[in-house]
Amino acid sequence: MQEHDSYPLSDFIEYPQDEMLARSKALLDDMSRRHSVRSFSDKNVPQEIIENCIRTAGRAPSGANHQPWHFVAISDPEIKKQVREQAELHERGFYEGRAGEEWLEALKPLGTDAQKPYLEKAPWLIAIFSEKKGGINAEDKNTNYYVHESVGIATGFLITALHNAGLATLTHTPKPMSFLNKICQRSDNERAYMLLIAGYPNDDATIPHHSTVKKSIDEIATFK
Ligand code: IYR
Repeated sequence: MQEHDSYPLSDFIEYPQDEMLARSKALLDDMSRRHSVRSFSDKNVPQEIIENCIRTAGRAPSGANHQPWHFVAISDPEIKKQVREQAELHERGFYEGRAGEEWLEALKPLGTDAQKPYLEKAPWLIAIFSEKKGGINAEDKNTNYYVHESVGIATGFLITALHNAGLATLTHTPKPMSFLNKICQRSDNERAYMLLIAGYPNDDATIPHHSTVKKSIDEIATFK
């Protein structure tokens, strides 16, 4: 390896293999209880919990460790209202034709439509932005690499962290999403990647049967 500044890996924990097996199963069981929820309660969630989950997302690996992401965590009712209005406006166009027949057919089993009341009701909306230019220092303007992959991994970490903290989540990708740049006052260097809704599920929350059908290990993996 080329010479570079480094530290010994000192925080790796080696578990006995029976414990590894138990841990791998425990996470599988816990993540099997993660569901996309479309009915949220307005019960408050302290900001510190959201901050810690975003810190966890910030530990994701990224191209050249440039960390090409920015998270805007919104609890302000006025901003949430603006997000809802804009998202519903775009969603109406989507559901009234822009999506096309095949896409609408694919969404039928989820029961979704253009109405997104949870965008106002849930305590937190987290707008995730990817950054075209950046670097290891926040003010850098170098090329970022594998931006989509990096932000996707960070988003996965964030969803897992929120679930682990005891929160329900929903990924939302209104199309187009550029209105989020305006509302969140983010520059042209950033692209709205996804909106995550986080909070407690409402008492009437349901899971579509369609979403409970998961592919088996044989279908999703090959061992050679
Ligand atoms: N963004 C729309 C439509 C939608 C698209 C997909 I792909 C989904 O998995 C779910 C919904 C909406 O949120 O309704």
